[in-house]
Amino acid sequence: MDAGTVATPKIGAEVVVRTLEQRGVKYVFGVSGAKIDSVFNALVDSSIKTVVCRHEQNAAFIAGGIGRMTGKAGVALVTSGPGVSNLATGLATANSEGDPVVALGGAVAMAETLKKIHQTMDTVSLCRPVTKFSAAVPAPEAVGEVVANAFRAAESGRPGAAFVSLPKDIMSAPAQGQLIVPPRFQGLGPADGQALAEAWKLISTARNPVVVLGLLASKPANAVAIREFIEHNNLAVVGTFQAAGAVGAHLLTNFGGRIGQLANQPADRLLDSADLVVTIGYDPVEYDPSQWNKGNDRPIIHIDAIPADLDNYYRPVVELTGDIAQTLKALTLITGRPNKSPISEALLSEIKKQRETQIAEAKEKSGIPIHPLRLCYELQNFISSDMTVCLDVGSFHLWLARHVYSFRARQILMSNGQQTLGVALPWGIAATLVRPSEKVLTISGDGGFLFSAMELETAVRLKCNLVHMIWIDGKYDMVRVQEVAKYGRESGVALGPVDPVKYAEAFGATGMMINSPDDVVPTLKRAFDTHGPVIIGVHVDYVDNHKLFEEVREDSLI
Ligand SMILES: Cc1ncc(C[n+]2csc(CCOP(=O)(O)OP(=O)(O)O)c2C)c(N)n1
Repeated sequence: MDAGTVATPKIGAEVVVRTLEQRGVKYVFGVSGAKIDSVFNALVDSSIKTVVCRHEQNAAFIAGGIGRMTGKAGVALVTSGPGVSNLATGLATANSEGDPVVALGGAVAMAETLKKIHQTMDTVSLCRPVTKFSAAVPAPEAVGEVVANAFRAAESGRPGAAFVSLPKDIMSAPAQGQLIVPPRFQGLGPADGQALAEAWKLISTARNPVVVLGLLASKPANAVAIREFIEHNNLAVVGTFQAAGAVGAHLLTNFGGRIGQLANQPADRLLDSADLVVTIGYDPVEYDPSQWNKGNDRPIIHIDAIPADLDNYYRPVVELTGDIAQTLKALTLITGRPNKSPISEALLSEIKKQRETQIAEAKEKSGIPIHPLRLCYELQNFISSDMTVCLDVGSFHLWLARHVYSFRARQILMSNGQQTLGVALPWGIAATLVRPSEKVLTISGDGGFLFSAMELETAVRLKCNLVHMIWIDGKYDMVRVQEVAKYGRESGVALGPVDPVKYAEAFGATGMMINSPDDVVPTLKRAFDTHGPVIIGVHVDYVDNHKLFEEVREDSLI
């Protein structure tokens, strides 16, 4: 067996660990159990750090965060039965949102698979709908193959989740087979030349082309190529929530803002006006084409790593499938539209004026509890280029997604495929590990916080320097506003109070409260000067939240 630079594995569990080392894995996140303890045992003799989590779902979230920030699969390791079923939401989130994750789960011995004994579960079937790859290792000689193929599936094309079930007898059996070394050269090239020429024909003759950036646009290499392409052709551009940061600050005058959730944004007006839509790294999971393209029969150019999901409302005439960055470079070489279209120019200058008006009004919002726009304003000024911001899901994230800009790819992380509550704190833990020189700010509502708040103990144990802000309103508000709009009343959304300061202190973290709008930045500064995790509570005034869901192409969400 060629073990490369690492010691020769003696049992299946060691083959797993050596394969992880070979893939450059630095951390595994998980919860152990009797069916997987041989792999945890083998980790002790490896270069990999084992991070014990308080719940498997959070292990998958942290692994997903690592995947999103590095492009390399994050790894979760859990026991059989409920250990794996607890992963499901984390894997679904990663899989929908393009984040590479490899999850490894324990299992009963092969011969016991069909028996109803302790923790038997058909976890391969359970994970199939929430992964790109779900398989059990069937024999000792297949350990290296299956784990290597799981990585391949997780990291290639549109990245996503992969699951491998590791039967305990195979993990403790003598190692057989090979460690599979990944090819040194791999990957896609630019799209087909004829398709590129067709795309250019459409772009050069369109009256008002508009670019839509989707979740893969914010992969850093893609973002660089996108900036050149937009600048070179002076194109108008809008982006989904997960495309945040793909457009550079120097292109703000081309940027119409974010789209998603509901077609009521200024950027939706710009997109509506297009006679040609060019999507880059777009996945319908973030923004359903029936929302933004119903009734439109303008041509669409689809630029992505994988072919489009065809849809009544999304039927590209040209598909540029391949490596996105290389495709855009190739397209930039043959294109050249120096002037913005007059239609986009006019709309973009209107959007700029609206932005300025909103900023002026946000500054003046001095009430207590604090208005979301004032918080967005303070945060926009506070967020520095060396900061990673991880958002949970709720009304608060719609305010932030629509009103806080970022000009660095994957600086602001959002869950917009599954919109899964609880991602923020685990992603923040991931950020402190893979971006150790950055400041990490995570934000949730008081509902979503408690979906993963037990992981504060992990953050304290790892001495993570992160600041977590909780917007407090005592409700699952994003659900409440929609219920009130539909039924005229709310149901099942009221929560009891939790004291963030005492909660933080119970875990050995620091707790703070923001008590007024002028207190926002000083409190954040104090929090970032404090070692270890800090929880900050802030009471918010959600009086205007109904506007987040109003059907109009709203100009003033103030
Ligand atoms: C796991 C999961 N369960 C339920 C939902 C539905 N949901 C979306 S937002 C939300 C409320 C979030 O409340 P909170 O975190 O307090 O933020 P707020 O909306 O109040 O700002 C709920 C329950 C979800 N997205 N994910």
